[in-house]
Amino acid sequence: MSFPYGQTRTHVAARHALIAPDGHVKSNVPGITGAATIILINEAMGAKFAQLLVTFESGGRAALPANGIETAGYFETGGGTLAIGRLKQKVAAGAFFFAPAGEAWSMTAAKRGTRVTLFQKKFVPLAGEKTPAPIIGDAAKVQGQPFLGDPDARLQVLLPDVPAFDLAMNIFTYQPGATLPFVETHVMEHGLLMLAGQGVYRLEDAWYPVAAGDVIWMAPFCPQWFVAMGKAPASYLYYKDVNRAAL
Ligand code: UGY
Ligand code: MN
Repeated sequence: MSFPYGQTRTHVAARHALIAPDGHVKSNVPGITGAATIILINEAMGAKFAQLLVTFESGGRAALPANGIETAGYFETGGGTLAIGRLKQKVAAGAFFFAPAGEAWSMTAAKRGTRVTLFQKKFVPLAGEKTPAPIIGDAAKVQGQPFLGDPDARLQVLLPDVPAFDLAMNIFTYQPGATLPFVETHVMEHGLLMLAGQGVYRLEDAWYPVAAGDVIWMAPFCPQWFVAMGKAPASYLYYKDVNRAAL
Protein backbone atom coordinates (compact mmCIF):
# COMPACT_ATOMS: atom_id res chain seq x y z
CA MET A 1 0.00 0.00 0.00
CA SER A 2 1.41 3.43 -0.86
CA PHE A 3 0.47 6.55 1.08
CA PRO A 4 -0.08 9.84 -0.79
CA TYR A 5 1.78 11.96 1.78
CA GLY A 6 5.21 12.35 0.17
CA GLN A 7 6.87 9.44 1.96
CA THR A 8 10.00 7.66 0.78
CA ARG A 9 12.75 5.49 2.29
CA THR A 10 15.30 7.78 0.61
CA HIS A 11 17.47 9.60 3.14
CA VAL A 12 20.40 11.86 2.24
CA ALA A 13 22.64 12.76 5.16
CA ALA A 14 25.98 14.57 5.25
CA ARG A 15 28.04 11.37 5.37
CA HIS A 16 25.78 8.65 4.03
CA ALA A 17 22.75 8.28 1.78
CA LEU A 18 20.10 5.73 0.90
CA ILE A 19 18.50 6.28 -2.51
CA ALA A 20 15.35 4.21 -3.08
CA PRO A 21 14.24 3.66 -6.70
CA ASP A 22 11.01 5.67 -6.26
CA GLY A 23 12.98 8.93 -6.33
CA HIS A 24 14.99 8.38 -9.52
CA VAL A 25 15.18 11.30 -11.96
CA LYS A 26 16.98 11.03 -15.31
CA SER A 27 19.96 13.10 -16.43
CA ASN A 28 21.37 13.62 -19.90
CA VAL A 29 24.99 12.51 -19.73
CA PRO A 30 27.24 13.38 -22.69
CA GLY A 31 28.16 10.26 -24.67
CA ILE A 32 25.16 8.16 -23.55
CA THR A 33 22.18 8.03 -25.92
CA GLY A 34 19.08 5.87 -26.20
CA ALA A 35 19.10 5.25 -22.46
CA ALA A 36 17.71 6.48 -19.15
CA THR A 37 20.68 7.53 -17.04
CA ILE A 38 20.38 8.23 -13.32
CA ILE A 39 23.31 9.87 -11.51
CA LEU A 40 22.86 8.33 -8.06
CA ILE A 41 26.04 9.48 -6.31
CA ASN A 42 28.61 12.13 -7.25
CA GLU A 43 30.62 15.05 -5.90
CA ALA A 44 27.44 17.10 -5.37
CA MET A 45 26.55 14.60 -2.61
CA GLY A 46 30.02 14.87 -1.05
CA ALA A 47 31.47 11.75 -2.69
CA LYS A 48 34.81 11.49 -4.51
CA PHE A 49 33.40 9.19 -7.21
CA ALA A 50 30.22 8.84 -9.27
CA GLN A 51 27.71 5.98 -9.44
CA LEU A 52 25.32 5.87 -12.41
CA LEU A 53 22.53 3.52 -13.40
CA VAL A 54 22.06 3.30 -17.17
CA THR A 55 18.99 1.51 -18.58
CA PHE A 56 19.33 1.18 -22.35
CA GLU A 57 16.59 1.18 -24.93
CA SER A 58 17.01 -1.20 -27.86
CA GLY A 59 20.10 -0.02 -29.80
CA GLY A 60 21.12 2.50 -27.13
CA ARG A 61 24.79 3.47 -27.01
CA ALA A 62 27.50 4.79 -24.75
CA ALA A 63 30.74 6.25 -26.10
CA LEU A 64 33.01 7.73 -23.47
CA PRO A 65 36.27 9.48 -24.35
CA ALA A 66 39.81 8.72 -23.20
CA ASN A 67 40.59 11.02 -20.27
CA GLY A 68 41.64 10.90 -16.63
CA ILE A 69 38.49 9.05 -15.52
CA GLU A 70 38.38 5.28 -15.02
CA THR A 71 35.11 3.33 -15.12
CA ALA A 72 34.10 0.00 -13.57
CA GLY A 73 30.76 -1.40 -14.74
CA TYR A 74 28.41 -4.29 -14.00
CA PHE A 75 25.56 -5.59 -16.18
CA GLU A 76 22.57 -6.53 -14.03
CA THR A 77 20.41 -7.50 -17.01
CA GLY A 78 20.50 -7.50 -20.82
CA GLY A 79 23.68 -7.15 -22.82
CA GLY A 80 25.34 -5.72 -25.90
CA THR A 81 28.80 -5.18 -27.35
CA LEU A 82 31.46 -3.61 -25.20
CA ALA A 83 34.70 -2.13 -26.55
CA ILE A 84 37.51 -0.81 -24.35
CA GLY A 85 40.50 0.37 -26.36
CA ARG A 86 41.26 -2.62 -28.60
CA LEU A 87 39.36 -5.13 -26.44
CA LYS A 88 35.90 -5.91 -27.85
CA GLN A 89 33.40 -8.49 -26.61
CA LYS A 90 29.70 -9.36 -26.53
CA VAL A 91 28.46 -9.21 -22.96
CA ALA A 92 25.39 -10.46 -21.10
CA ALA A 93 23.86 -10.20 -17.62
CA GLY A 94 26.52 -10.76 -14.98
CA ALA A 95 29.31 -9.27 -17.09
CA PHE A 96 31.62 -6.70 -15.56
CA PHE A 97 34.30 -4.45 -17.00
CA PHE A 98 37.07 -2.03 -16.17
CA ALA A 99 37.93 0.82 -18.55
CA PRO A 100 41.18 2.43 -17.36
CA ALA A 101 41.95 6.13 -17.47
CA GLY A 102 43.36 7.01 -20.89
CA GLU A 103 41.20 4.50 -22.84
CA ALA A 104 37.99 5.35 -24.70
CA TRP A 105 35.20 2.81 -24.24
CA SER A 106 31.84 2.16 -25.83
CA MET A 107 28.72 0.05 -25.50
CA THR A 108 26.73 -0.66 -28.66
CA ALA A 109 23.89 -2.95 -29.80
CA ALA A 110 22.29 -2.78 -26.36
CA LYS A 111 19.34 -5.06 -25.76
CA ARG A 112 16.17 -3.31 -24.63
CA GLY A 113 16.11 -2.94 -20.83
CA THR A 114 19.84 -3.57 -20.30
CA ARG A 115 20.73 -2.25 -16.83
CA VAL A 116 24.34 -1.28 -16.20
CA THR A 117 25.78 0.26 -13.06
CA LEU A 118 28.88 2.43 -13.60
CA PHE A 119 31.37 3.56 -10.98
CA GLN A 120 33.59 6.40 -12.17
CA LYS A 121 36.65 7.79 -10.44
CA LYS A 122 39.53 10.15 -11.21
CA PHE A 123 42.47 7.76 -11.48
CA VAL A 124 45.31 8.32 -9.00
CA PRO A 125 48.49 6.84 -10.54
CA LEU A 126 51.04 5.14 -8.32
CA ALA A 127 54.75 5.79 -8.96
CA GLY A 128 56.40 2.69 -10.40
CA GLU A 129 53.12 1.06 -11.45
CA LYS A 130 51.67 1.04 -14.96
CA THR A 131 48.05 2.12 -15.53
CA PRO A 132 45.96 -1.10 -15.35
CA ALA A 133 44.81 -2.72 -18.61
CA PRO A 134 41.16 -3.05 -19.75
CA ILE A 135 39.15 -5.98 -18.35
CA ILE A 136 35.89 -7.65 -19.44
CA GLY A 137 34.76 -10.56 -17.27
CA ASP A 138 31.85 -12.65 -16.04
CA ALA A 139 30.93 -12.51 -12.35
CA ALA A 140 29.59 -16.09 -12.53
CA LYS A 141 33.18 -17.24 -13.08
CA VAL A 142 34.54 -15.45 -10.00
CA GLN A 143 34.53 -17.72 -6.95
CA GLY A 144 32.99 -16.21 -3.80
CA GLN A 145 35.27 -16.50 -0.76
CA PRO A 146 34.00 -16.73 2.85
CA PHE A 147 34.30 -13.26 4.39
CA LEU A 148 36.53 -13.42 7.49
CA GLY A 149 35.84 -17.14 7.69
CA ASP A 150 32.01 -17.04 7.36
CA PRO A 151 30.81 -19.35 4.55
CA ASP A 152 27.36 -17.66 4.72
CA ALA A 153 28.82 -14.26 3.77
CA ARG A 154 30.73 -14.61 0.50
CA LEU A 155 32.78 -12.00 -1.30
CA GLN A 156 33.50 -12.02 -5.04
CA VAL A 157 36.41 -9.70 -5.83
CA LEU A 158 35.86 -8.79 -9.48
CA LEU A 159 38.98 -6.72 -10.21
CA PRO A 160 42.64 -7.64 -9.54
CA ASP A 161 43.64 -6.86 -5.96
CA VAL A 162 47.02 -5.33 -6.88
CA PRO A 163 48.60 -1.92 -6.15
CA ALA A 164 48.10 -0.56 -9.69
CA PHE A 165 44.32 -0.45 -9.08
CA ASP A 166 43.03 2.44 -6.98
CA LEU A 167 39.46 1.07 -6.93
CA ALA A 168 37.76 -2.23 -6.19
CA MET A 169 34.38 -3.59 -7.33
CA ASN A 170 33.02 -6.56 -5.39
CA ILE A 171 29.82 -8.56 -4.95
CA PHE A 172 28.87 -9.57 -1.41
CA THR A 173 26.26 -12.36 -0.99
CA TYR A 174 24.72 -13.19 2.39
CA GLN A 175 22.55 -16.15 3.36
CA PRO A 176 19.43 -15.11 5.32
CA GLY A 177 20.51 -14.14 8.84
CA ALA A 178 24.18 -13.65 7.91
CA THR A 179 25.77 -10.33 8.85
CA LEU A 180 28.85 -8.20 8.36
CA PRO A 181 30.81 -9.59 11.33
CA PHE A 182 31.34 -6.20 13.01
CA VAL A 183 30.53 -2.53 12.49
CA GLU A 184 33.20 -1.52 9.97
CA THR A 185 34.66 1.99 10.20
CA HIS A 186 37.28 2.64 7.53
CA VAL A 187 38.92 5.23 5.34
CA MET A 188 37.56 3.67 2.14
CA GLU A 189 34.43 5.18 0.61
CA HIS A 190 31.63 2.96 -0.74
CA GLY A 191 28.98 3.14 -3.44
CA LEU A 192 26.58 0.20 -3.29
CA LEU A 193 23.70 -1.27 -5.29
CA MET A 194 21.42 -3.91 -3.73
CA LEU A 195 21.21 -6.60 -6.43
CA ALA A 196 18.88 -9.07 -4.70
CA GLY A 197 17.11 -9.83 -1.46
CA GLN A 198 16.62 -7.58 1.52
CA GLY A 199 18.00 -6.72 4.90
CA VAL A 200 18.87 -3.89 7.25
CA TYR A 201 21.85 -1.57 6.72
CA ARG A 202 23.32 0.35 9.61
CA LEU A 203 24.86 3.65 8.42
CA GLU A 204 26.37 5.81 11.18
CA ASP A 205 23.74 5.78 13.94
CA ALA A 206 20.68 4.88 11.82
CA TRP A 207 19.30 1.51 10.69
CA TYR A 208 17.59 1.30 7.27
CA PRO A 209 15.46 -1.46 5.71
CA VAL A 210 16.91 -2.07 2.24
CA ALA A 211 15.95 -4.18 -0.78
CA ALA A 212 17.00 -4.87 -4.38
CA GLY A 213 17.30 -1.65 -6.38
CA ASP A 214 18.40 0.51 -3.43
CA VAL A 215 21.65 2.48 -3.64
CA ILE A 216 23.81 3.50 -0.68
CA TRP A 217 26.65 5.99 -0.34
CA MET A 218 29.02 5.62 2.62
CA ALA A 219 31.56 8.42 3.11
CA PRO A 220 35.00 7.56 4.52
CA PHE A 221 34.72 6.49 8.18
CA CYS A 222 30.94 5.95 7.98
CA PRO A 223 30.28 3.16 10.51
CA GLN A 224 28.54 0.36 8.57
CA TRP A 225 26.92 -3.01 9.24
CA PHE A 226 24.45 -5.27 7.40
CA VAL A 227 22.14 -8.17 8.22
CA ALA A 228 20.37 -10.19 5.48
CA MET A 229 16.71 -10.90 6.20
CA GLY A 230 13.90 -12.85 4.55
CA LYS A 231 14.00 -16.29 3.00
CA ALA A 232 16.35 -15.71 0.07
CA PRO A 233 20.01 -14.62 -0.05
CA ALA A 234 20.76 -10.89 -0.23
CA SER A 235 23.53 -9.59 -2.43
CA TYR A 236 25.04 -6.24 -3.25
CA LEU A 237 27.55 -4.82 -5.70
CA TYR A 238 29.90 -2.23 -4.25
CA TYR A 239 32.77 0.11 -5.03
CA LYS A 240 35.63 1.16 -2.83
CA ASP A 241 38.78 3.23 -3.27
CA VAL A 242 41.92 1.28 -2.35
CA ASN A 243 45.72 1.06 -2.40
CA ARG A 244 46.78 4.69 -2.03
CA ALA A 245 48.82 6.58 0.58
CA ALA A 246 47.18 8.06 3.67
CA LEU A 247 48.78 11.47 3.08
O1 UGY B 1 34.99 -4.20 1.64
C1 UGY B 1 34.34 -3.70 2.55
O2 UGY B 1 34.74 -2.71 3.16
C2 UGY B 1 32.99 -4.32 2.91
N1 UGY B 1 33.18 -5.36 3.87
N2 UGY B 1 32.06 -3.30 3.37
C3 UGY B 1 30.72 -3.48 3.34
O3 UGY B 1 30.22 -4.50 2.87
N3 UGY B 1 29.97 -2.47 3.81
MN1 MN C 1 33.14 -1.52 4.12
